[in-house]
Formats: sequence, structure tokens, C-alpha cells
Amino acid sequence: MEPGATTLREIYGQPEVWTRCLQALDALDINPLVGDKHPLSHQWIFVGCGTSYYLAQAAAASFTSLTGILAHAIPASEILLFPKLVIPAESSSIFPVLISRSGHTSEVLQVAEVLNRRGISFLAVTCDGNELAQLTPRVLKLPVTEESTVMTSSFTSMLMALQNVAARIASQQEFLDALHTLPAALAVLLPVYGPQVEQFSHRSFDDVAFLAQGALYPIASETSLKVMESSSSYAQFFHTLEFRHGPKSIVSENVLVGALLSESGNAEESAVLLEMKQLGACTLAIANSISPQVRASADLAIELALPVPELARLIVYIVWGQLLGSYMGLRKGLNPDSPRNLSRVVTIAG
Ligand code: F1P
Repeated sequence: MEPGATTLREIYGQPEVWTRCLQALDALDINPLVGDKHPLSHQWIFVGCGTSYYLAQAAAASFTSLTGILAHAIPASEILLFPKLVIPAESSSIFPVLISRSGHTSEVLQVAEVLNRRGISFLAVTCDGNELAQLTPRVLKLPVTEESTVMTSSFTSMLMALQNVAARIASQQEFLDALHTLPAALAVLLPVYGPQVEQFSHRSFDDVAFLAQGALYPIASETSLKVMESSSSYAQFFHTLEFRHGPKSIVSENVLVGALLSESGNAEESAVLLEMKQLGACTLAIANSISPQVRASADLAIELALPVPELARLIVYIVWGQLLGSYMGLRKGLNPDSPRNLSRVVTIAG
């Protein structure tokens, strides 16, 4: 098989996977998932490793934005190593959500066991199910079969599912309707911007940084992870305006600065990207609406033009980083289907 064929097929297949997930979510009764834990009177803690940790961050931001409930995200290892920092003494007030594509990652399974020992019930969100699905009666299992080592459609599908749950808790019908428009919208964007991202990836970079703020920050983090995993290149991520406070000293013409521009902070965030262009960076802009100034200066501008609430656009923002990582890996002669040093699941012998 051609190098990267599986990963690219899974990235380009996301419109179909999202449609299938939305059908499953339409038929889902969320009451058994929530059970006796009133969703608006608990503090939600989203837990995962790797891509699933960034998903946890995006889910926490989505829950807080949609419902007003306090929510945060934590890597599974923090609960194992420093439980007192994460789980309050009054543990009945928390609603943990454990996220794992495989349901087989050791650290996540160990957290599930800790929670069960302490009598704290939790929700599991997964694609494969595996042992995680056996450790709790509350399981949200999505119809996504992903072969690749790196997570692509599983990330977007599980994030969409958690946004769906949050919108249902908050009775936000407009948001739920917006999610249903995304598969068709992505199907239009992919043939336009996929080849442009491929062309863009032919350049080589000494350093790579992705910038975003708010709910897009975890999407910038995941964009960096995709570039690292799929192309064995080091990539960093920053809150956009933080990039001026030191990191910009890495900027030169062989440095890629990619900005995921929000609508609410567009003016301030665009100014940072324009400044980095003036300092010589190669720039990539992803935004719902690209201003003429950004369009004139960005080396690649991806305009989403999605007529949906800002928060509903998150899963469309990540697709371009997924593609960029894979195409950069191919350009370097690597096989993004078999990333160096990685396996599909991290299991640590106990
Ligand atoms: C999470 C994860 C992936 C990563 C790597 C190992 O897995 O860390 O994000 O790409 O290949 O596993 P999971 O717990 O979601 O299955």
C-alpha cells in the first residue's frame, strides 16, 4: 500500500464518518449516561492521553461555553501521580469523563480503577470500547473504526459527540442543528483546500508553531501533535498573543507560524500573524472569514465560511493540521501510517 494511504483515507473520509455518528447520536438517549448525577450541579472533569487529552480540553471548553458549568481537562497521568491536585475531597461533586479511542490505554484504565475504588461514577467516551467499556455502565461508544496510529476521525467524532451532549444538556437546539450541517460543509472544503495544503507542505521548515486562543487553543495543540506524530517534525503551540512574549524570537524565513483565528478575537489575533509575517515567517491562516489584510500576506489562507456558531466550527479547524502533518511526513519520505516510535495504544506493563 502507498505510504500514508490509510491515514489520508481516514482524514478525507470524515464527512461520511460524521454523518454516521450524527445518526447514532440522534438515536441516543443521554439519560442513562448522566444517570443520578445532575449535569448542571457537578464539576465536569475530562480526562485523556495524547490526542484524547486535547480532545478533553476542547470538550471542557465546549461544556463551559454551552452550559455555563465549570469544566476542566486533565491528562490521565496527573490523576494517577497527583490525585489531590485534581480530585477534591468532596468527590461526589465531580463528573469525570474518560476519553479513549482504544479504551485500552493503561493510564486511562488505571484512572477508571481509581475512580471505581473511590465510588466515583464516570462516563466513558470511546470508539473501540475494550476494557474501558467494561469498567462503567455509562458508555458513549461511537461507530468509528480507525486503523491509523494517529487519531483523526476519532478525534473529530468524539469531540462532536461531546458537543452534542453538552448542547442537549443546555437545550441548545440551534447548536445541534449546526452540527448536522458540518459533514456537507467539509465535503465542499476538502477538494478546495486539500490540494493547497499538499502543495504548501512541499516547503521545509526549521521550526513550526501553531497559535490559537479560547476553545481553539486545544485545536492548535492537536494540530502541533499531528505535525509531530505524522512527520517527525518538532512543533509547538502557544496562545496567540503569548507568542509575542518571547517565542517570536524563533521567527525567521524557515519558520512556519500557523494561526487558527477565532471570530471573537480576530482583530487582535490577526495582528500577531501579520507581525510574524513582517518578521519573515512563512504563515498559515485558518479562519471562518479571512480579512483582506491577512489574505494578502498569508502564504496559505484557509477560509471555512461556515454559517454556524463559532464553537461548532472546532472540528473543521483541525482537518487542515491533520492533512498538513501527513503531507509533511510524505514529503520527508516517511510513512504517516507508521509514525516513528509510536504505537496505536500506549500500554505500560503494570
Ligand atoms: C491516545 C494516544 C494517541 C496517540 C498514540 C497513543 O490513545 O495517546 O493520541 O496518537 O498513538 O495513544 P487513546 O487512549 O485515545 O486510545
